[in-house]
Amino acid sequence: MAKLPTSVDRLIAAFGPHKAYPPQSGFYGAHEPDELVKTHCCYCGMQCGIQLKVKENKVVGFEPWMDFPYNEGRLCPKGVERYLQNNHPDRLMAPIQRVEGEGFEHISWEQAMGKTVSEIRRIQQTYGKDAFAMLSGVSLTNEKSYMMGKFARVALKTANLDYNGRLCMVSAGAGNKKAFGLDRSSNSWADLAHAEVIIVAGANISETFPTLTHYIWRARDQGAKLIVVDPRVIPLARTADLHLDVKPGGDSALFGAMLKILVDNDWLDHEFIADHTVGFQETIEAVKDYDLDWAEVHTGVAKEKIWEAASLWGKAKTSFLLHARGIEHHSKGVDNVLSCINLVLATGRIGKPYCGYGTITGQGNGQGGREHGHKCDQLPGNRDITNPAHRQYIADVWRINESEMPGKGLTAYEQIDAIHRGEIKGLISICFNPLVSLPNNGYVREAFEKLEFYVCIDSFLSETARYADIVMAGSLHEEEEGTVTTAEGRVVKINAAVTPPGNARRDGDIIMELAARLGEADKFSFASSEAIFNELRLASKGGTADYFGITYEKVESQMGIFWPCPSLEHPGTPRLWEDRKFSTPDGKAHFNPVRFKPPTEVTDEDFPVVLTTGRVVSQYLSGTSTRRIGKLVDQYPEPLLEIHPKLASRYGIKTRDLVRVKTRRGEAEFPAQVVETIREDTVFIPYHWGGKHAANQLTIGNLDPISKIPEFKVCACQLIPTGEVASAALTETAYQSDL
Ligand SMILES: Nc1nc2c(c(=O)[nH]1)N[C@H]1C(S)=C(S)[C@@H](COP(=O)(O)OP(=O)(O)OC[C@H]3O[C@@H](n4cnc5c(=O)[nH]c(N)nc54)[C@H](O)[C@@H]3O)O[C@H]1N2
Ligand SMILES: Nc1nc2c(c(=O)[nH]1)N[C@H]1C(S)=C(S)[C@@H](COP(=O)(O)OP(=O)(O)OC[C@H]3O[C@@H](n4cnc5c(=O)[nH]c(N)nc54)[C@H](O)[C@@H]3O)O[C@H]1N2
Ligand code: SF4
Ligand SMILES: [Mo]
Repeated sequence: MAKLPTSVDRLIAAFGPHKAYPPQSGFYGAHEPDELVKTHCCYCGMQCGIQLKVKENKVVGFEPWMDFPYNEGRLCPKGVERYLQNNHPDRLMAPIQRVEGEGFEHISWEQAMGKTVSEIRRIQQTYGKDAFAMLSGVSLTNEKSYMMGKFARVALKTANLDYNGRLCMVSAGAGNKKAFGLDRSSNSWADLAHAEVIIVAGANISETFPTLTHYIWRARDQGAKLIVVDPRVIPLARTADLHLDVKPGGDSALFGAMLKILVDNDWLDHEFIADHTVGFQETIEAVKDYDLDWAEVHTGVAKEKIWEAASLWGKAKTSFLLHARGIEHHSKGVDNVLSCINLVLATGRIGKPYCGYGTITGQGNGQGGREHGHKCDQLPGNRDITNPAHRQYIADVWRINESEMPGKGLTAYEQIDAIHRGEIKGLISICFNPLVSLPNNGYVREAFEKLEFYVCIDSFLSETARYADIVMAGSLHEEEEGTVTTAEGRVVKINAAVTPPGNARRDGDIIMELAARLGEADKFSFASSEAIFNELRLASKGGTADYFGITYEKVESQMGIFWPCPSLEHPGTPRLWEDRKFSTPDGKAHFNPVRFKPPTEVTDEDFPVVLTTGRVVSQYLSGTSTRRIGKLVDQYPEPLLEIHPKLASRYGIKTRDLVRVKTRRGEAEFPAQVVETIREDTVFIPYHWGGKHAANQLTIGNLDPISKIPEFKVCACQLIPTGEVASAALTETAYQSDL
């Protein structure tokens, strides 16, 4: 293990290395529960219904919730183990403070709050309001997301608030807004199950949204054709009718070439294009040269397959196109999204039964969390912080002067640059672990070392929290009531199962107390989560993401309501735009011309192999929770380098050989996993680990110019076999991040 800084040695001595859980004996799950609480899984955007078993204020197990309509009791490997996070021995039970050169010590809430507020004041008085920034996250409920936006603008009075959806949903969000004027999947999954042709692009559904697979199987049972676009033969691709093994970064060339085939064969819905869209001519003009020979070179996909995909899509009567981060995590992420949407619009298959389009939301509340104002350019209801009318409306809801409301701030990765430039000096973060999740993380670590004051609100001591001056012990998903919005656009209810243990506090209470101490008590005196939701309803009223007609009572009695829901009588909107009136100012769907551009970093003699990164089924995001759950660790204990046998043989690499992967940012060693399920020119590493196991030591910090999403999915690397064979899979303590 690498030598740890003294402060961390002390920390490990004080808190112990984190351990896989549960321990061998004394397992709570064996006991009869006091209560079963209907709620939702804390992990991905599917938000499967689950019942948590509670005994003596501890979550001790789960039962399926058969009645919840989306998953009808089904859960994935993470869902069935998620309850084990609640009782974990590593759980932060009280605030802690860094003692320079020594480690962390427990402090009281009074000390934690007092120090934080005095540092906020000092930094803002010395360097200006915007020198204190905030980073938030969308594992938080709608209520908390809303409160973070209000807290930053009203209490901290900083422009610099952004969120971890910046690493996730923003390319899709920007594309959706440009094309449709609204950022949500167009139909509920119920329509997916009846589509004739389904395209899944850059979404490893079986591992990342496992319960959604059921809807694809249902469509397959009825004869649907499935087309998978992915550089890897992901599990879904193994039973697909067509697998388009696109070279990372080649998607807009592929979709552009498919659009040209639709045009050449007149597989178009002329009436829809004429009556309900704008921009068609410019869009087809942009792809007029994209013939199959050109496309084969730029996508790496055999031209017969491209033609076959276009012909299946072109001739279908009903269809669904789904994509996720595989096409979005690019410096051309928004272009990729728009090139998908162009295929949907050209065939007019949207806003009708069994015809839809959707980007699959990643994080638990990745949908709701991107609507209620903790993005740097956004106000609640998906309003625009630069629009004077939007500002005035929200200023009235918040009871502040519009002129006092900060403007547009920096995005997450731009905040890191601003710390390097000395413009941001202080930071508060909640629900975000940037040292694992941001690209080029050596650069990110240096930024955290430069901060004059950093306070982190988390329930575990994450890799980033270790750089904090103060860590406030916040709450887990099961410890605070609220709502989240699933990937379908369905607002569902999270019910608190237990209260935070020890001296930990609910996130909402922490933020309200900070706001009060910053002098804004009257604007943050919510008596309940429902009170926050009721203010959110009002704040969203009239926005594109209108929640006004949604109440806790309606959500619970109907097991979810789809937004937009503008009035109390409104039933919600499972299928958008059935009246063919899109949410853009002109009511039309917008085609957008896309010309293919290669990724920022292409392979060359020095860096000859494409590196892409992503996920495995048993680990979740930066792993703070899943790397602590023993059974999930056993399934996939360490990051492996997926490599094709032909590429491996060129380097003499065999499975479990330790390979050094080097990019222009950094280098790290990974055991090889030789598999035939990946392109010969590409390697894949999952990113859920920190420290020397972090894939993000290697990735590139280039951003999409519109969405500012980092290009996690493609950079160029070198492979250097170390000559060593990796020791047996990491167990017990080794899966933790070495700093
Ligand atoms: N098990 C698990 N499930 C999760 C998560 C998790 O961490 N673990 N996280 C949740 C979150 S926040 C998110 S955002 C989602 C992400 O869900 P996904 O987007 O499905 O997950 P990824 O593994 O990041 O990437 C998906 C696929 O993109 C492919 N890919 C790489 N480059 C390209 C490319 O250039 N073009 C195309 N077409 N494909 C490419 C990869 O091979 C990979 O199979 O998952 C959610 N669900
Ligand atoms: N190389 C590479 N990097 C990637 C990606 C990739 O595909 N490749 N994917 C990107 C994507 S799509 C995403 S979404 C990001 C995710 O990256 P992050 O947002 O940094 O990852 P999380 O693991 O969600 O970090 C959340 C932190 O919040 C804490 N937390 C969770 N729930 C709560 C809560 O309710 N309250 C509080 N107070 N804290 C909570 C957790 O303990 C954890 O420390 O990673 C991105 N990074
Ligand atoms: S699919 Fe997602 S929400 Fe459902 S159980 Fe698995 S991780 Fe949880
Ligand atoms: Mo994500």
